[in-house]
Amino acid sequence: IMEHEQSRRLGKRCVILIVIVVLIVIGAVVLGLTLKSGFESTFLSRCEKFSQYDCKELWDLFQQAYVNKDPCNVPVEAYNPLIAAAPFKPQCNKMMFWSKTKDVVHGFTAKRKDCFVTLEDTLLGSVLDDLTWCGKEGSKDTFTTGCPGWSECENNPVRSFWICASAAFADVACGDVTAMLSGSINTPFNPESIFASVEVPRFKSPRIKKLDVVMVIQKNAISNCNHSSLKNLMQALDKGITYSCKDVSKSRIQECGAKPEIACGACW
Ligand code: JS2
Repeated sequence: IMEHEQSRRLGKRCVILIVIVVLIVIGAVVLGLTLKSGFESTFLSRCEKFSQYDCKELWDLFQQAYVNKDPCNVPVEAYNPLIAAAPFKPQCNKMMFWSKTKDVVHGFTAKRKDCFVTLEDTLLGSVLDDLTWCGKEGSKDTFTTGCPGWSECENNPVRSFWICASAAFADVACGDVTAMLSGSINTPFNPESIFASVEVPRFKSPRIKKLDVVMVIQKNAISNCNHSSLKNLMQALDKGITYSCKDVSKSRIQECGAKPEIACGACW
């Protein structure tokens, strides 16, 4: 009797154990299935701030550009379907470009979207700003570490995206466009930059009437509107587009950012 009782209890324990293990496995599978990668949930949560888009569709189109591909073999065109699904809208006389002034520019546009918008204020620009991603051949996952750096190889997923997005953004620019360049570096208009190599060549007259350069002057300024590289910019600019350049102190830009009562045109 005792033995029978014991084996019965043992049997019962085994069953309970098996049930617990099965439940844990099911739980893990479900969790695995539902748990989006950290990157995917960042993409979707940032995207959902823009109501009129199907973020799941954009996520699928985005992944198709680099997933299961050699992270040094993702060409710029790979992102065309994504850009086509969330096209940039022309915002004449409000589009701001920049080079080596990211923080000053976004510090301003974050508060004065009534004046100017940058690529990073659009859906795709804001969703992917400051993120790193890549794929690997033979894997369906998105990696955020172990990805090639910006200049490690030409066709890397991040670089190709920003070149593709910058080109599309410049293609819809219209009216008077503005570009914030840095007086703190010795080549404000650097031919290697995305602004010089991708965006300026797409500034076409009569779509674009004028390019207003705002040279951001800080205490450590070593350049200004008279810098020789800006002559290269004037030469590179499509004939028919008027050019202007103003040296503007960083504090004036921040003041205008903080005071919406200052009219956009009165900022500098
Ligand atoms: C990596 C990023 C990020 O006019 C601007 C914007 O429209 C931009 O997209 O391109 C221009 C700035 O690029 P440029 O002239 O090469 O200046 P930079 O200061 O050297 O900025 C390089 C990076 C620009 C692309 N980019 N790249 N990771 O998070 C990221 N965000 C942006 N915009």
